[in-house]
Amino acid sequence: MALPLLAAQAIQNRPKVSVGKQTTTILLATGLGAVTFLGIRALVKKFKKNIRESQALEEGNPANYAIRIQMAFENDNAFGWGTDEEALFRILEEIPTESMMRKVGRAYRDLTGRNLAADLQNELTTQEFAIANEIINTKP
Ligand SMILES: [Ca+2]
Repeated sequence: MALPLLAAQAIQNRPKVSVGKQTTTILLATGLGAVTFLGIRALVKKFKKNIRESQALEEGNPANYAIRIQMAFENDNAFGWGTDEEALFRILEEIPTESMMRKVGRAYRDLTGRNLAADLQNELTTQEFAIANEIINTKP
């Protein structure tokens, strides 16, 4: 259906709303920059995780301790909670030195994206957390 002449003219003559070319460029560049940054960060994270996972099978490797700790945390029951505290304490005991304990913390972060100390606190009761800390803090 043809528009009345006046309406057609009004549509043709309406002021064009346009974003300045420069603004568009800046918006695009910022967007791309953020996407690139996030993309690279995700790649680096994945890369670190892959390395840790390949190391996790080596006994005595920080990644091996870290993945076993993670498994003890994830020993969840049907209700979605639960942690194998005994296994956890055993693994913590096995970690020989304070320096190795720090490496395990870094491996845990690379593998899970989470903080080991925070997860210990979340997964354990106050009393268990105190025991875990005792084990960790008495390492040579
Ligand atoms: Ca758990």
